[in-house]
Amino acid sequence: MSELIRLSKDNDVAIITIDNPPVNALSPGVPQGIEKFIADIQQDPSVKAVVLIGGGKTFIAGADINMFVQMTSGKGGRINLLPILLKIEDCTKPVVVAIHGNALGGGLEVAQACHYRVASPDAKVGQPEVNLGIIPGAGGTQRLPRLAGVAKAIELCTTGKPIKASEAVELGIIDKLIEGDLLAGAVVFARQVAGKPTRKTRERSDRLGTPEQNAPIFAAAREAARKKYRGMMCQLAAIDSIEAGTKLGFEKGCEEEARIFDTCLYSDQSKALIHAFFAEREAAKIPDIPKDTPVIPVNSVAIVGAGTMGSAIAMVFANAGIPVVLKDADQAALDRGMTTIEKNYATSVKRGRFTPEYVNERMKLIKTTLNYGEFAGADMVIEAVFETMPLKKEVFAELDRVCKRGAILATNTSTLNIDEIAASTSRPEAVIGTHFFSPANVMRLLELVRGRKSSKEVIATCMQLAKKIGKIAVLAGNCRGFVGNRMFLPYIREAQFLVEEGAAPEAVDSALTEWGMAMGPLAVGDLGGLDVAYRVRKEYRHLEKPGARQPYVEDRLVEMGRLGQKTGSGWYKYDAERRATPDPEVAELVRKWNAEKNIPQRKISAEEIVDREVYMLINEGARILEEGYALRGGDIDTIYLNGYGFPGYRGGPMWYADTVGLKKVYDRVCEFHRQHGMLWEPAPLLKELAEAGKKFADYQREAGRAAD
Ligand code: ZOZ
Ligand code: NAD
Repeated sequence: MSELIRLSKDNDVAIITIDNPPVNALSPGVPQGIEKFIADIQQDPSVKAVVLIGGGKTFIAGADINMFVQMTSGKGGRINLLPILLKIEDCTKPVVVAIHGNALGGGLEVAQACHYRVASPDAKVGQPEVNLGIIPGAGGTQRLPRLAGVAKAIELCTTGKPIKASEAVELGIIDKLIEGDLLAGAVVFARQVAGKPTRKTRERSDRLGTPEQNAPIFAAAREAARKKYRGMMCQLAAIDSIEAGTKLGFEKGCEEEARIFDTCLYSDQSKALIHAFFAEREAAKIPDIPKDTPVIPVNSVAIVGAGTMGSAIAMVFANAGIPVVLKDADQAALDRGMTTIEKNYATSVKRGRFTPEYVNERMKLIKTTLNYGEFAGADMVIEAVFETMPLKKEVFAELDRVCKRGAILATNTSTLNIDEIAASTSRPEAVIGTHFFSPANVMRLLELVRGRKSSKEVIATCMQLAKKIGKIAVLAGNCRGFVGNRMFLPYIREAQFLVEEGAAPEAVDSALTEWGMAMGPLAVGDLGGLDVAYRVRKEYRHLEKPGARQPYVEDRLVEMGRLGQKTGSGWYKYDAERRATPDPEVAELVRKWNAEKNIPQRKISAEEIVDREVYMLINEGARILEEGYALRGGDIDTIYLNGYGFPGYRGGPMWYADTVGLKKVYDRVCEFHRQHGMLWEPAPLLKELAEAGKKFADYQREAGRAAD
């Protein structure tokens, strides 16, 4: 018998416990174990009812995603859960599933096939398959509408968002919440339903609706999915599968579900999203920092600078229940920071994300101050003052004087040298970069920047803390722009060259958004302020390769006062609601300036725009990887997927390059090199892997500079 499943008895109730840590995934042996025990129980006259429960922290979090990788790479056979679930449903003794932690994906599908579902109040249930580019594949698109109705089933299967147990009760997915001991409560519940006729979800139709009632629901769902999940196929596939069940009945619906599931699973989109899932988790593993590295307890945080970033970072910690002291140079700046925080929270309340009580509690955790006295007890300090080295050094020297030994001293700098900042303290081992992305209370990425002397404890603590504050941490090495911005700068530069060669700004942006980017590069510039990149360009001009081509249009726009959204015009013009429209004045200026400079104009295809933009990212990413500033291609992908609006279904720039084929990418980069000069010099690693027929995914340095 499988060791992953245990059978025990509480008098006349059999208890099946799944014991497959950490998340009780449906790995080989788990479904088969359940099947075997159900068959045994069926034959055992002393058993009147069954409880199915997860051991450890959770019920089943879904199929074992590794098995999907095995299947699509031809190394593993097809998983077929459906017949096993039918056997559970056909058991003549009531099967009560007891849910704590998560019942996700295949886990919720198992639960739907049981006759009753009880749960701890803090449990969550969901069909998150779309996050992996697939649809529920074990009857979820068939049974869920029978329990919760078509509209809710569509919502759960297309958003992929889990819901709380209390909501699941309201929807009819869960029958009862059990306070206190879940197993004991489930056993009592099982005795109450023992002897009653079992209820089979697949035989229900009371919540399915008629084709006439459902037609507008499906039409609206498809329209919404096309807009919200632009470019993705699995949300539409999930809707198709649910619709098939409502029209064809359970059995045929399941056949259709299996067909659609396979189409999704073998798609490039699903492979990319599954890569993203594992890459995100892999990023938390640093080769030279063992899992058992001691961590520093972080129970209080102090922040210097209550501007855009500092105030949003304060919210991040308050939301995680960690008290924060926010310091600025003057009262007016502090007041502005607190007003921003209050406004952000008010918006969240308005949108139903937080309750007013929740916000009150969070606000109590944020204090303000004008002096460093309150920093003495802080376990961690995050500096978010203006981006200038002399100021950062001054602040860190002061922090060194006032903070207790053992405190983590972090900087939110986006471009400055961490080692130089650390050198202004007597404890460089305590210094690390914590590069949050704007808006910091929303964006999930946290780029941690390892200085030459950052201690392992400090890095391990920040990695762990990131999870606690709801961020995805990726460790980067200390080079200019770290990983994300180092790649982004040539990407936005190339967008400017495209305009200077004849592409309209809106053509550049729309080629990339059509391809899947959340925003076009020029619109991103307008959003953050064109003056930001302008200052970076000026400050670092001396580091550019001599003789390299320089863009000029954006600099001129800035010098004209066109700074982007904040001034009502930049690459685009903006109305009072900050809606962008193409600006004929920009087109005219570019035409005039280009004529003066004799830059030849030509028609540039969307394909060329995408290639030049995305291949520029890839080429710089290859350099970063080779130089060791990122540990793995997957780390770069995680950064781009979570911080730069790269489409999840393309897996990140390095994964995308692998799917295109590195030889093809390399050849195109060489072509651009010939056409556009030295800024397109192919990265040696790209050349090497392309010539060896390898992939970025095959490449992992033993320890890169991110692990110096
Ligand atoms: O891990 C979080 C999570 O969200 N996991 C994924 C949940 C999910 O997507 N479930 C649906 C899977 S697809 C599915 O179930 C399809 C379906 O309909 C079945 C039909 C099959 C029919 C086939 C027909 C051909 C979770 C919220 C659960 C926990 O979060 P934590 O932050 O506590 O922990 P993590 O994320 O750090 O994870 C801990 C370790 O567990 C690994 N893991 C998690 N879920 C897994 C999984 N490994 C395999 N399969 C899963 N479903 C995760 O990689 C991590 O491993 P380590 O090595 O990094 O520690
Ligand atoms: P900001 O101009 O909005 O805020 C900076 C704040 O620091 C101001 O409130 C200012 O009064 C305060 N300050 C200046 N000197 C101070 C001192 N000596 N003591 C205390 N407070 C002082 O800037 P921001 O956009 O929040 O950026 C802060 C840092 O975060 C910079 O290093 C920036 O590069 C980085 N960053 C910014 C973004 C972004 O999108 N804005 C993104 C990532 C990282």
